[in-house]
Amino acid sequence: MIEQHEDLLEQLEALRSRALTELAAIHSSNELDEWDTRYLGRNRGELKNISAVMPKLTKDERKIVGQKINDVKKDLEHQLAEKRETLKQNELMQALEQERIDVTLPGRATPVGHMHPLSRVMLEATQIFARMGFNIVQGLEVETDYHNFQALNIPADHPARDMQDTFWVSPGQILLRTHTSPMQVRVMKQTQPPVRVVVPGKVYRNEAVDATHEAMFHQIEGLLIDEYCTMADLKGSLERFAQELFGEKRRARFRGSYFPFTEPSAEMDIDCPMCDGKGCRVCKYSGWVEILGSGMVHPKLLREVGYDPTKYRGFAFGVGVERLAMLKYDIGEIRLFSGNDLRFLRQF
Ligand code: FA5
Repeated sequence: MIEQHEDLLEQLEALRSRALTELAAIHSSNELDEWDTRYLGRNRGELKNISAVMPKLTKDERKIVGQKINDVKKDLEHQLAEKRETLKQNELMQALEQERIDVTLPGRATPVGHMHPLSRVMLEATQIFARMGFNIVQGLEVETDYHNFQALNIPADHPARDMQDTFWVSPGQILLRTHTSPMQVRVMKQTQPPVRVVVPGKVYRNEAVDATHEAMFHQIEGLLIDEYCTMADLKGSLERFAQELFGEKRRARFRGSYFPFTEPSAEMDIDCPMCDGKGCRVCKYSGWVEILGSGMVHPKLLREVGYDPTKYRGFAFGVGVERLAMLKYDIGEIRLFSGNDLRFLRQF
């Protein structure tokens, strides 16, 4: 028995010295946790394993060995706590070193965006009409066949439908609006004269895309209804609009045209802002460029929305916003607007 308890004391000393040598070589909290479990762990720690022999010892031996176990345990726990504190300090110093902020470094520039050229022209154009007393309203991009065509005097078999190839949502019933004119119908059905509105927004046509035609583009619709209103009001308002947008010098001319929902109908040209009407590639050497379609609101449409055509009359127009922007900024390719090429967009 004597031998056994001395043997145990030796084992405990050996364990202490092995544990302390290993402890000295530890450099991270993870390793330290492993060390803690290995030597001091309550389930399978080495100290615990040695203590398992205790019941086999005599009372006196238990006292000596028990004291030794406590002594080694306290020593290891003490060294562990110290090591933990040292590691914590080291890790903190390391983190401070690595995460140090160099206040002398130049700051990161925050890129500042700006308005898309189309939005700019759309805003500028609607504000010109707003100053003339028009209200700005928003319409729906998904429309019914009734508002986009039928109410505007374009029945199902009307050839004018071919001019605006349609993206159908449900054929014959729901569509992506091909122009902003359906808002004429909605506004008039909702309000009583006098009416003065402009409607900016996206429109869609299922057509072959080229340098001047997109499948999605923007229009600004205008509508004025009152008891007294003539073609002279239409011409005066639209010429004033062109002068505010393109400069005081601009002249307008009106050419007879056809839209089923206006009578008479006219397209408006302005003398080319690029060459002052002298002739250039933009105006195809004619000196004039077309900017909008317009006309006096058809009595059929007035009746359709419940207005008395013997009492009220009005004018309407539809402007292509891309066309305006191309003329204003001398852009020869419509697809640049939706191409999202920053080299193009940054020029504005
Ligand atoms: C119309 O859309 C009529 N709703 C305009 C109108 C309104 C007439 C009120 C009378 C009263 P039009 O299809 O011509 O008309 O189109 C009007 C303008 O939209 C054109 O002058 C043109 O500038 C522009 N536009 C037409 N198709 C395209 C396209 N594919 N891409 C870009 N712009 C287009």
